Amino acid sequence: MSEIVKAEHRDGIATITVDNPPVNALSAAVRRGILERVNAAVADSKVQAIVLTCAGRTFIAGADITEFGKPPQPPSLHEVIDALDASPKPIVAAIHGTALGGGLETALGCHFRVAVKSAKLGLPEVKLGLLPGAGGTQRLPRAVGPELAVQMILGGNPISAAEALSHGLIDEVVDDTVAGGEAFARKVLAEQRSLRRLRDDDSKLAAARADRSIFTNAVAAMTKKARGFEAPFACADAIGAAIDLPFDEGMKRERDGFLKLVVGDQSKAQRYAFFAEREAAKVAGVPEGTKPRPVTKVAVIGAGTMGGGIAMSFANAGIPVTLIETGEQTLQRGLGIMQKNYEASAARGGLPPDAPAKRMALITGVVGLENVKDADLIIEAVFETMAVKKEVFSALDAYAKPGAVLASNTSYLNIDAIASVTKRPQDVLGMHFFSPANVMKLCEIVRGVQTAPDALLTAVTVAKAIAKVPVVVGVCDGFVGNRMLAARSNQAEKLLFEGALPQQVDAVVTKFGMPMGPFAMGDLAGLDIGWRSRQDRGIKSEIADALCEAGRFGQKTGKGYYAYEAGSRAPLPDPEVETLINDTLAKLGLKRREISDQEILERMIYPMINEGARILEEKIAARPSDIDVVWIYGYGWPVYRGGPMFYADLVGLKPIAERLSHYAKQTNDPSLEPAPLLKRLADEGRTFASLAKGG
Ligand code: T1G
Repeated sequence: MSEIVKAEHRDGIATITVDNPPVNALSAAVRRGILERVNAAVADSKVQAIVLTCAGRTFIAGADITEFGKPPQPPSLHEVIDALDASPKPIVAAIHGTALGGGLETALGCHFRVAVKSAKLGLPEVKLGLLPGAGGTQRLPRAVGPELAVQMILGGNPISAAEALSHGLIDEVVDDTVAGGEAFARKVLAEQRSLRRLRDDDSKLAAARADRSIFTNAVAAMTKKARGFEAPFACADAIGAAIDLPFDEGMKRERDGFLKLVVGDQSKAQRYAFFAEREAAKVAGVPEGTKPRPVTKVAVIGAGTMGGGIAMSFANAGIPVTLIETGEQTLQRGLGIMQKNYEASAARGGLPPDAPAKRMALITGVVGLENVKDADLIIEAVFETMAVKKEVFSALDAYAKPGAVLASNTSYLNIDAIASVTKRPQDVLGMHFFSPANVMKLCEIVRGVQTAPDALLTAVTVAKAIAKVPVVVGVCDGFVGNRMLAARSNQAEKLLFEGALPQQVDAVVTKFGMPMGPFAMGDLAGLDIGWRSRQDRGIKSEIADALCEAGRFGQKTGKGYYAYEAGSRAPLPDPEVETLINDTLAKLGLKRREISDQEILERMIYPMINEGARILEEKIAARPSDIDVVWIYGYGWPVYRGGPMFYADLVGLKPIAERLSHYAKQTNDPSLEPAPLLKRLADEGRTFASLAKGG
């Protein structure tokens, strides 16, 4: 019988334990083991009740995602759950860690559920572009009611054991899974409780059956931000079937929905993104056995927008942080902004009322760089010029203790140049947070030529500890994300000189699934920043310059590429801008032409892919999937499209290379010619993904 699933008998209770590290995923061996053990316990006359629990750090965290796309192996999860449900003997699921997806569905097939206080229970399939495909859309609404079921399944976020108890998802909170589970089983036997089969209990569906708006309102609330995603709507359809149909018919509706999603491009992209994020945190080229340096004290230099956001990220993770400024006034202003941020979140219900005070208590503001002396990690977030960075790092070199990691939050400056002013280049690297730093998850970890492997691992470990998604990148202008963004912005600007309007370009990009188009993004960031930089470098860009000369800096001045009504950030197409563009083109002797949305889409996305190929050639990124993680978590690339490089593989590198060559000639822009790597893979009929398998 299975060793990955063991059974122990104590006083008539058979305790079945799954032991499949790291997360007890429901591989074929686990499914087989559970089924064998349950059938044996049911057949054993000495067994009166059964407990199902797990070894290691968590209860079953779901189906084995690595099995998707491969031929299914028996027994199916449905068979396992049906056997639990049909057992004539009471079965108690004893939960710790995270009972997720198929794990929670397995527990829902049991008659009772107990959990330790720290446990979390959820159905996150929607985050993989799926729906709970083993009865979750039919049993969870019967366990907790349709409203909470809609929130849990369409949101994909777990609830705590306490919430689960209050909604009837579990029967008891216990101190220990095995002892607690067995004690509960004995109580069930002593009280001769009837077995609670959720499939037979429609009581919590009655209200929504009488007034379906209870369900439709819950769905409307949870699909406000689901534009472009398929899974949330499929989840809603399956839950709706639990309300409208008998259990077995609802199960069929769920199955049909699952089978459609699992073969679709969106779920393939979202499952790819799940593993890509985890792969990115495995730093390539670090000697086996390298350990991160211990970090207990963190200091952030600069209480401006970025420094404040970074400090908040630590406080949000419950990690104390020292925030250092050179002047009391700038320090207090920065602390004040953070306090207001927290209070605004709490006022919106995004934080508990006591959170602002608790989190601000974790941020110690001080004046003077000498206060870094005890810090294990120092993150500099001062003014973005090389001169200032060098001045600060030179001072840090003098004050920081040996072995402290010195990180710059620079968004494009050369880390090696910054490191060169210190006597410890091995301790210097970049931690490029994305604004707003307390919200955006991406952190580009910039590896300098001399950055030590353990320093790199330290930054990656700390980034994960503050719930960021770290991606290690090399030194170049713009690293990975901003370098590819520049390729897109360059084309966006050219399209204006050829006849497109900002609103047409932005509409194509937002329809593709990006949260914002390039021109609305420019208005948000402020057009004056680019204007000053072009003036410093003696570069002209007639349309953007003309906008700035007219004082149109973007949202901050109420006008940029768009107009903005007072108090609103909604970009409104502005006829004045069209006139300005027409006048500028007339001055330059240029004529506007009709440009198709398809051409705009290709000239927005393909140059980014081309730049991504160059980034891989130059080893600025280790993997194509690392580039995709940067774009999903740093720029809001729609996760259901997997990232620029995943998308390129879907479209096909050959057609992309052909279109790039076409545009290079059409616009007389050699930079659009396919990069050598892209051309080679296209000629060989390969994908970027094939690089991950070597070559
Ligand atoms: N299948 C296979 N591998 C998994 C896995 C899974 N479900 N979950 C995690 N791993 C791997 C992960 O790739 C990593 O591998 C290691 O375990 C540690 O994970 C039928 C269809 C449980 C909260 O979506 O949310 O059930 O990198 O780094 O930060 O309806 O893993 O070490 O080689 O994330 O402590 C639904 C996904 C599946 C849960 C732990 N379940 N997992 O987080 O560790 S679909 C999920 C997580 C399903 C049914 C449907 C997290 C975690 P490696 P980790 P962590």
